[in-house]
Amino acid sequence: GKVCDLSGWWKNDLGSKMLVEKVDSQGNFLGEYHTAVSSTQKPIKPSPLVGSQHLDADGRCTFGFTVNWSFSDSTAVFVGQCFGEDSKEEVLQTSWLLREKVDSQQDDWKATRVGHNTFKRIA
Ligand code: B9F
Repeated sequence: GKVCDLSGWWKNDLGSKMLVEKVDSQGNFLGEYHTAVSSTQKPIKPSPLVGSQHLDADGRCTFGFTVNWSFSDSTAVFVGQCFGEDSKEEVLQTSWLLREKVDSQQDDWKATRVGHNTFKRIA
């Protein structure tokens, strides 16, 4: 089909993996994010994600999701778009913001990281 179906396992350029499950008829979905990287000494744990996608017929849907890190008090949001319908390899091109918890409003300037990730579908 041409409608980009986000459900299933994806792996990004950092080696992180995510499972998207339960994309409903409105394009809302739930899943689990397994980050391969973390700059904390705490053990990494799978973390819940919740998001929504457009259900466009052309297979180039935009989407967004939030990851609530279960091993830290920070939060990440991703926005992205699917590419590569039908025979081509399916790719998700994303941008993210990662909000770190800081102790005071004076530290707000340093609380947000930004980046990009490319995800490819895995078996
Ligand atoms: O490393 C992050 C973290 C939060 C508080 C201490 C450590 C949590 C994991 C974020 C994973 C990011 C990357 N993984 C991925 O697949 S989300 C975007 C990237 N894509 C120290 C303080 C705040 C951040 C680091 Fe922390």
